[in-house]
Amino acid sequence: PAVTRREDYHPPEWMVPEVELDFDLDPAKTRVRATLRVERNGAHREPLKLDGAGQQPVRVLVDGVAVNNWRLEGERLVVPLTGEAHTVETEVEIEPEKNTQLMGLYASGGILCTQCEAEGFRRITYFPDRPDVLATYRVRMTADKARFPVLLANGDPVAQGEADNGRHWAEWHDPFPKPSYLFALVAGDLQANRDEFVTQSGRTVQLGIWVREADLPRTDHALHALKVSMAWDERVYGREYDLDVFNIVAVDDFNFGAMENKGLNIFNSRYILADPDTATDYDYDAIAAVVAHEYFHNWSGNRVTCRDWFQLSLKEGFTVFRDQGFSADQGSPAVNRIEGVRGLRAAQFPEDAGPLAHPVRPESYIEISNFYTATIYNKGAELIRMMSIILGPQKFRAACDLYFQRFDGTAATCEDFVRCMEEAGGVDLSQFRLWYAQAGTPRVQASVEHEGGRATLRLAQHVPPTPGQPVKEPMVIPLKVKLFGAETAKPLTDERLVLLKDPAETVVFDGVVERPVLSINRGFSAPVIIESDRSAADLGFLSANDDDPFARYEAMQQLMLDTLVADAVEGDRSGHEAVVAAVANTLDDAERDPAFVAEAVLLPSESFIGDQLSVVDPEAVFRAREGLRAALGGKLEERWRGLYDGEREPYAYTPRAKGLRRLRNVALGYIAASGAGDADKLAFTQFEAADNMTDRMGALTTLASGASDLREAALDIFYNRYRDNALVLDKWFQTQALSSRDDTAAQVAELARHPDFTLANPNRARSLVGAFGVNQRAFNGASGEGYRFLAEQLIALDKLNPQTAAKLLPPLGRWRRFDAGRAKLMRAELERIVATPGLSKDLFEQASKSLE
Ligand code: B3K
Ligand code: ZN
Repeated sequence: PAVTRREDYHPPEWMVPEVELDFDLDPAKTRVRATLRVERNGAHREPLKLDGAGQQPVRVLVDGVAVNNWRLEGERLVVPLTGEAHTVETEVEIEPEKNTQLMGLYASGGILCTQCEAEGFRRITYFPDRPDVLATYRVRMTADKARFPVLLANGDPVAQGEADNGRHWAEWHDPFPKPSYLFALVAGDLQANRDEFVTQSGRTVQLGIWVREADLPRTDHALHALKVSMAWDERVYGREYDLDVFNIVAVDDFNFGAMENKGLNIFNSRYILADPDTATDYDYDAIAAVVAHEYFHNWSGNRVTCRDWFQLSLKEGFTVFRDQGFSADQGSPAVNRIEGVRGLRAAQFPEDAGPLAHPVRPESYIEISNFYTATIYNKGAELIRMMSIILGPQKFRAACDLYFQRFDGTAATCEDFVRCMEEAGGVDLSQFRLWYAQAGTPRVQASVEHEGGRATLRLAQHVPPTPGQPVKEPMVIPLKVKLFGAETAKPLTDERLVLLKDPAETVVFDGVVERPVLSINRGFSAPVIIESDRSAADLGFLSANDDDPFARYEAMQQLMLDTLVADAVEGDRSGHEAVVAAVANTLDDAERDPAFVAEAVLLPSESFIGDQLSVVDPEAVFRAREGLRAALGGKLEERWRGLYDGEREPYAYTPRAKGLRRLRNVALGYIAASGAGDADKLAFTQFEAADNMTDRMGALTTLASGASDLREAALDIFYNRYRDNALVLDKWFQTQALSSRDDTAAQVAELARHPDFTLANPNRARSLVGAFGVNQRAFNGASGEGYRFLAEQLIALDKLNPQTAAKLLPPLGRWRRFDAGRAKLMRAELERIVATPGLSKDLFEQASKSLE
C-alpha cells in the first residue's frame, strides 16, 4: 500500500469555496448530487482531481453541461477544466445499510448518520477530501417522513417542506467555511432534550441532544455538561459559540468516542446516555469530558483546523489539554491529574516504547485512521501543558488568543501554534520543537548530594531509540523540583522550575541545612520517566509529607513499584512492610480527602509493573501484585473494614459522594484480597443492595475475579436485569474479560460465542476483545491461546470494520517485551494476519509494523 509523507505536502490545485449537496436518502440506495464551485489555485494547468471511494459517477456536469471527458485514476475522478473558475456537478449512488465500516454515510439502529474524519467524505461524494480545502455547505435532504421525521445537518436550519410519496425535505446552511471531514448529516426518528445557552455577548443558542425517545431520560447529564463547557470556554479561553443552534446526536454504532462536526456533534451513545442505575461515576466523568472535548473543538479544530493530517495533534493535543483543564475544574485537580497520568502510562508510554512509536507530528502513514493514537492525543496534550508551564498562565492565554485570532478560518500547522507561543510568550522554543519530532519517552536520572549547606541536584537525560529514529537529540524538559527536610519534614526550598536542556546538568540549592529529600517532576510537569536513587524510606516520607498531592501519589507509586519489581524479579518481599506503613499513613487522610486516598492506595497495574522489567514475566508480576494486595488487605484489614462501614452519603454525583463510593469500593477490594472468609458475601450484599451502578459494578468487579458461587449468581442477575441495555451489557462482557482468574482466557473464548456478542458493534467488540488484550496475565498465557484468539477476532473484524480491528492489534505487537517462547507465538499470529488475503491497509499497517 502507498505511503503518504509529510514532506510531500503541496497546497491544493483547486479550491472549493462553496458546495451544495442534495441527498435523496434511503438506507438501501441514497442518491447524492454535489455542486462544487471550484477555483484554480495558483498558475498551473492541472485538471480537477476529486477523491472518491467505493462509488461510481452516475453523471458529471461542468458549468451546467453534461460532459464525458472525465476519467477515473484509481478511485479518483479527474475532470479536465480550462478556465480559472467553474461549477462542477456530480451524481453518485451509495448504499448506507451495507456500510459496516461506519465511515461515510451509514445506518445505526434505524438512524442514518455520517462519520467523515479523516477520509470518510469521499465515501459519500467526489471531493478534494483534505483538510485544507475549506468550503461553505448548503445541504438539502429528502427522506421518508415516517421513518426519518428528523433531518439535521451542519450550521443553521434554513427551510423545510413536504414532498411526494410521504417524503419530506429540509435544508441547512453552514456559513463557516469548513473542511469536508467536519461535514455531517443525520436522519432518524429522534427526540431532543432541549435547552438554551446565552453567550457572553448575549446571543441565544438553541441546544438539543437527540436520541431515541426511550433514551431521553438519560440525557440530562450530557446536556448539563454541554452548558457548563460552553461557559467554561468563555471564562477560561474567551471563546464564544458562533451558530444559532448546537445539536448532538447519539448513535449506538460508532468507531470511537464522538465527532466534532460543525454545529452537529455525533456521539457514541456511551458518551451521552447516563442515569445512576446504568452509569458509573467513571462513566459520568467520561461523558462530561467528551462532551467538553467535542464542544471545545469548535475553536480548536473547526474555526482553526489542520493543514494536513500530520498536524492532527494541533487540534487533538490542544483540545485534550483543554478538556483536561475543564475536568480538573469540576472536581479535584490532583485526582484528575493522577487519572490523566495513569492513562498516559497505560496507553502512551507502551506505544512510545513499542513498534508503533511515532512522533507527535508523524512523518508518514499508510492509513491515517491508525494515527488517532495516545501519542497524538495524550502526549500531544502534555506538549501543550509543558509550553503552558514554560510561559506561565497569563502569557499562555495571550498566546492562545493570538493563535485563534491569527489563524481563524484557516488550516494551520503545529509550527504555527508554537510560533504563537514564542511570540506572545517572549520565549525561544527552538529546542522544544524536538518534542514534536522525536518519538520515545525521555528518561531522566536524578540524584541529590548534600554537603555543607549546599544541595546539588544531578540530572541526566536519555531519549531511547524508536523505529526510524536510532539517535536522538537532547530535549528541553521542564521539571518542577522542590526539596524537603528529612528531619523537620518542612520545605527547604520553594518550588523551582528547572529546564533541563543538556545531556547532563547540575542544579545547586544553597542554605540547605538538613538532609534534603528530592521531590521532582511535581504535578508531572514533563511526560518523562524519572530514575532516582531515592530509598524506600525517602519515598515513604514523601508520600506522607510532600505538599503537592500528585507528588505524594507518585512517591507512593514508586515505592510500590520498587517493591513489586523486587518480588517479581528476585522473590524479595522485604519491601512489603514499608508499603503497608505508607498506605496506613495515607489512610489517615481518608476522611478529609476520600477521592485522593482512593487513588493513592491503589497498586500499579500489572502492565505498568511489566513495563519496568527487562523481560515481562506475566505470572511473576501477577503473583507479586497479588502478594502485596494480600499483605495490604490482611495487615490493614481493620482499617479497610472501618472505611467500608464508615461514612456514606446518599447517592449524588458530587465530588465528595463520588470519592466516598470510590474509596469504599477500593476497601472492598482489599478486604477480598485479605482472604477474609466473608468477602464474597460482603460483595454480594453490596451488589444486591446497590442503588447505583458504581456500587453495583464495584461489587461485581470484586466477585468476577473470585471463585465463589456468588460470582455466577451475580453475573446472572446482572445479565438478566440489563440484557436489553447494550451499554450495560458491554460492562458485563468487559468485567469478565478483565477478571483475574486462571480460566479467564477460556471464558473469554466462550463469551465470544455468546448470542449477545457481535463484532459488528464496536463497543461490544472492544468490551470483550479490547479488554482481554489489556489483561496482561490472561492474554499472555504461555500456551498462546490468547494470541490466537485475538488474531482470529481481528481477521474476522477486519472484514467488517478495518478501523476498529486495527485499533485492537497493539497487544500482539509487544512481543519484544516477552520471553522467546511467547515472542515466537505472537509473531506467528502477526504473520498470519499479514498473510490474510484481502486484508485492509489499516490492519496491514499495524501488523506489518509490529513485526519489524
Ligand atoms: N476528531 C474525532 C476523532 C476522529 C477519529 C477518526 N478516526 C473525535 C475527537 O477527537 O474529538
Ligand atoms: Zn478530538
